[in-house]
Amino acid sequence: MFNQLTDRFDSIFRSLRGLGKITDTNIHKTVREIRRVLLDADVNFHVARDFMKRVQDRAEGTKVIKSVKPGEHFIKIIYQELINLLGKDVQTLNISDLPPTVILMAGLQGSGKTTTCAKLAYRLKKQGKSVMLVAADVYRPAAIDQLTVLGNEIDIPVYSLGTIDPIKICREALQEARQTHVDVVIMDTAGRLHVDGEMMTEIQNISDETLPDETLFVVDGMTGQDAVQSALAFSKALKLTGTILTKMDGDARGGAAVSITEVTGVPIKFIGVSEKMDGLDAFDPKRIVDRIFGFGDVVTLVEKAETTMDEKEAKILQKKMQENTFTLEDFQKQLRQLRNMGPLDQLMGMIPGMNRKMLKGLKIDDRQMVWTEAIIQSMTPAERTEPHIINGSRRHRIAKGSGRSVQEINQLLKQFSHMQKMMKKMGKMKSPMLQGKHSGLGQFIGLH
Ligand SMILES: Nc1nc2c(ncn2[C@@H]2O[C@H](COP(=O)(O)OP(=O)(O)OP(=O)(O)O)[C@@H](O)[C@H]2O)c(=O)[nH]1
Ligand SMILES: [Mg+2]
Repeated sequence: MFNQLTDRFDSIFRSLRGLGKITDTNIHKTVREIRRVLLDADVNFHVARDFMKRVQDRAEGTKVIKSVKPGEHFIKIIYQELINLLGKDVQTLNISDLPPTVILMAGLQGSGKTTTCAKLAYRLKKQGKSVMLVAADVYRPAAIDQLTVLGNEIDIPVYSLGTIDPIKICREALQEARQTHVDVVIMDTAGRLHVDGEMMTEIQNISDETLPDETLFVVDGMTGQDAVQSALAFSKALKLTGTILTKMDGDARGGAAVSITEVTGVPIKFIGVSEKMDGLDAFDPKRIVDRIFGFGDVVTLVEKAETTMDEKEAKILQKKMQENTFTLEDFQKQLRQLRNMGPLDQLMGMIPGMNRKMLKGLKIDDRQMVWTEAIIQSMTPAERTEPHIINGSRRHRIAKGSGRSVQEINQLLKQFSHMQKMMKKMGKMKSPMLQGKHSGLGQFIGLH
């Protein structure tokens, strides 16, 4: 996400960093370059222009300041304005004082409404809330099944009355929710292929009937400028309270995100970052800008680690590392946990100071982890705990079993032995990265 932006800002900043003085010429040059980056990223023309004006005005103001590093000062201005542009603060959901809180999902066909309903339900459930999903998309029979399957997966009830009038379904679902003391009701509605009058009236009627606390506009982050048009239509028809940008794990250029916020006047509340149920992140402008600026995103990294790693397990592993009893089996466990956190290059991108160029040099390959796992898988339990018994013929057998070459087996064993030596050395050190649940991750990606 936003990779392209990161690369281009990186080069703009490189030229700014060396500046001894801020002059009209370099303000003009920088502003022009940033404008081009924003337009290429699909930021709406008017939005980009207003943004540039704000940056320019503030930069002009700093010409007289005799700061030690004028270039850095300029970068800071761009940084702050970009955060403002994205909405400044993290937005939370409006939770009603009088349960149930009602959430209505609206958006074009295929934007990700059904998936997002389930993801949001899953997120709220993890926060201790009882949730009910409502199948109010009656035009596609498969839509009800889709929501039911997702509901089963995350163990959340799905209210469905088949393909009757969706307004009636929502009304009755709310009644049921009140009676059963459900905290949050999330209503999945039919997708609109384009902004179609009849369907719009229907969702307006659902809204009038259920008086939602949240009406969330779900939009595919990949759709660029078209998204702005549909956002406008939906915001005219409904009283939107927030936007959810989906598919931000893809090649989304991100610019539409900025423009939609301006056009609808409502904040982005969440972003979808995978097809999986845990692939919904709170939208945090500062974190996003940090990432674009190559400052990394340690908070997201740590949160991911917390949700995917089992704390008890991590403590045991940490102890093993310190006592130097860490085996290939443990190593395999760690690899699995790491893989659960998402694609490796996405994780690496969250580490401060790692920009895309550095990542390219590192040749991060998720397949490498799969291969490593396959190799360890092909070992016997004894070999995994005592790798020194792995002689030539065993190496051949493992190579055959895992479909990798003997050289690769050798390389892994060498790496592992190196890792063990490092752990031995560090066993007595009290490095903060070795404390707690992040120990394994840090070890693997070489943070220590
Ligand atoms: N990679 C990725 N895929 C997503 C994300 N959100 C949704 N999808 C995928 O997008 C496709 C469409 O999602 P749905 O949830 O069915 O979309 P919808 O808006 O309910 O579609 P209709 O009901 O037909 O209007 C599915 O294949 C989802 O798995 C996301 O954040 N990342
Ligand atoms: Mg749907």
